[in-house]
Formats: sequence, C-alpha cells, structure tokens
Amino acid sequence: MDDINFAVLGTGGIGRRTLEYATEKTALTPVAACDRHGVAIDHDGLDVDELLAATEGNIASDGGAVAVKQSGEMRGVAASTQAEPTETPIDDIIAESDAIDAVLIALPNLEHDFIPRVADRFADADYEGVLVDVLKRSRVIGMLDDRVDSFEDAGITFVCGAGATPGFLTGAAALAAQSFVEVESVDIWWGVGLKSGYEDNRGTVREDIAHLDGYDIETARELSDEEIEAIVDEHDGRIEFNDMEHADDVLLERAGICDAEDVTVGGILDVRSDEKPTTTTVEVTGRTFDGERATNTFQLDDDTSMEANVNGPALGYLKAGVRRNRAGEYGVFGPTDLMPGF
Ligand code: IKT
Repeated sequence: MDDINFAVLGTGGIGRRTLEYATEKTALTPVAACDRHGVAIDHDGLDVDELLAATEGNIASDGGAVAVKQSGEMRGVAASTQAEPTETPIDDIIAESDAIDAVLIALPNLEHDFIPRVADRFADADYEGVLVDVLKRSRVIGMLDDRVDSFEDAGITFVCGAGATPGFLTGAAALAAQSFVEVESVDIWWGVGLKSGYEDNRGTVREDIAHLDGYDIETARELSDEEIEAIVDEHDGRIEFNDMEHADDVLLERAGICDAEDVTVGGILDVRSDEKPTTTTVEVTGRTFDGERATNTFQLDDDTSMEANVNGPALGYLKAGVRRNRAGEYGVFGPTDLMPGF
C-alpha cells in the first residue's frame, strides 16, 4: 500500500503515543497534530521527536494538552517550533485535509456527542478520507450510524471504537465466536498497570472513573485533579471496574455475533505499578454446531503495554480504513468489520 499521511486531533496519551508508534512504520507519515490551543502541520512529515519533547509533561487530566503562558513560553502543541498557536485547531486541520488520508480523533469524549460533532465538521467540509476514533461508550455508536448518509455523501470511511476495548478485543471476540453457531456470552476483562504512564493517561483515568458507582460522565468531567487523586487514594491506587458501558456490546450485536446484553466489560487499573494487575482476557462461550458448550479464550501477554494494545490497533484500523476508502467504501465501520492492517 502507498504511503499514508495522517493527522492526530489531541495530544493526550493516545495522540502522543500514536505519533511515536508511527515512527516505527515508514508507510505512515504524521503530517498534522493539534491540541486545543496549537496546531502543527507539515505535509512533508512532522518532526515527531521535537513535537513530543515540546509537549512532554503538559497533559491536562481531561485529556487535552494544556497551553498556558508560563514564563513567557507557550506549552502544549503551541510550544513546538513546528506549531502555531490557534483558537481554531480542528478547522485549521480541516482546511488542509485535502492532502490528509486519515485523521485519528484522539480527543476525550466527555460529552457523548463530541466525537460525532467533530465528524460532522469534516463531513460539512466534504472531507474525503478516513476518520478513526478510540471512543469507549456504547451510546455513541448509534449517533455515528445516524450520520452514515452524510459520511457516504462526503466520501468518509469512519472507523469507530478502534482502541483496545472496544477495538482489538472486540475484533478478537468476533474471531473467537466463529466456532459457535450460538454465542451465549462475551466477557472482556482487562488489566492495566499505569505507574509510569499515569501522567500521560490521566484523561483515560478520568473516563474510567465515570464508570464507578456514584459517578457518570458529567460528574467525572467536573472532578478536580485533587478529587481524582482522592478517589485513586481511596482505592489504594488499584481500582476495579465492572459492567462498564463499553461499545464492545453494541458493536458485537451490530456484527450479528450476540446480543449486546450478553457482553460484559470490566477490568482492573493499577496506577501504582507498571505490572498488569490481572491478565487481559476475552472469553467467548457458545454452542458448537455439533452440540458442545465451550469457551474460546483470547489473552494478551502481561508484558504488552496498554499503549501498545491501544495505539497499535488504532493505527492498524486506520490503515485498514484507508484501504476501504481508496476502494470507494464509505460509511461507519466497527472493529469487527475490518481486520487491522498494521
Ligand atoms: C481502551 O483504551 O481501550 C480502554 C482501556 C483499557 C485498555 C485495555 C488494555 C489491555 C492490555 O493492555 O492488556 C481502559 C478501559 N481505559
């Protein structure tokens, strides 16, 4: 496949690690990146090392890189020598999008319709290319499906839920389900050790806290960093999540694998250790055509990091999306509809 130029919206943990990951792959050229106050665009390819160094340590816990004047110096993307400060970062990238094959939306979705609304702006500008997101919440998939006509009219191939869960693990569940004529349950259980990656991934931690009893996306959005630290401390740095609203359920139903209500997602996050507190596992239980009830299990190695398991698939799905887009296939695709092509 020819070279792919791509942009990243958001330079929180996911945006930054995706840029870094792409440096290992010669066919993928990052040409644009932005946060809420700065935009860097170079169609010959960004200097990723410089951009990462400039944005290091500037991650706000709502997932966006902060950009404040400190000692006269801009921080966030605007601190990069390749960047310009801006009040319209997404519009600036849309203005250059004729020459951009794919856009990874690595923005926190702390309002459910935020990512769909970002997609609308690309569709309104008749962007012809790929949009990829790593959103989590089930209810967002329907909002994207409602936009299929406008994506098709523009020529957008939208790949949704393309991180780990939903994403990689949803795709694994769909493969594991192939032994069965009827799927009884899909249970996704993840383990993340995030000691050294905690600063970079504070937006993810905030999104996870929204799944705890007594919190939702609105209350989590309002929490101060100190309140988040207090919640983390209450759990001794190790928080267990059950029955998370993750889009694996609707994406598996949409793919005809099982009913959404038969899918569970949960896991353990440990922000005081880099070791995974539990092995990430997908269990698919079902009935085979010849009358057996069985469970197929897919496991990630405890030594593969969350960053590898989110950003690798995100770029793999991005490449698969570009392949579809170049073949003229537009609309909304989930992680069971494509095989990531990294
Ligand atoms: C996500 O970003 O996809 C969700 C996060 C869990 C990642 C699981 C990675 C598993 C592994 O590396 O073993 C979390 C719910 N924010």
